[in-house]
Amino acid sequence: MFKLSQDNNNDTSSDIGAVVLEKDPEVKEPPSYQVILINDDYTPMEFVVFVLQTVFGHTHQKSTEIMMAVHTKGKGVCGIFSKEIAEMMSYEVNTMAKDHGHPLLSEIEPLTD
Ligand code: TYC
Repeated sequence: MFKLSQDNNNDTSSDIGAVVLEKDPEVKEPPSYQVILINDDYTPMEFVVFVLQTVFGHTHQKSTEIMMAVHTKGKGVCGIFSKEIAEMMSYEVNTMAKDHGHPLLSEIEPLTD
């Protein structure tokens, strides 16, 4: 919040009554969300790479790096977006996996700064 204060400590007769903003108005960026890919034991590696290329537009090399990071660490970030876009990307990943009979799952997580 911010407060308006009257410039009252000026005793000249030409006082035009200036208004001063004591604090800058807060201008906040909307929060960003990470799309997180989760490892499982059954989804073929090539399918994960295909999904990362198709949904997120990553190169084959970048997709392979992300897939291997998820495979070895359990989870990994595939991209950072607005909440609405992150929700769409995650839905796309999960739907593609289901349609192809794979247990691959993604989720979204707010980025705290
Ligand atoms: N662990 C899977 C396998 O060995 C590959 C895999 C990687 C699955 C990443 C899901 O998000 C995932 N076939």
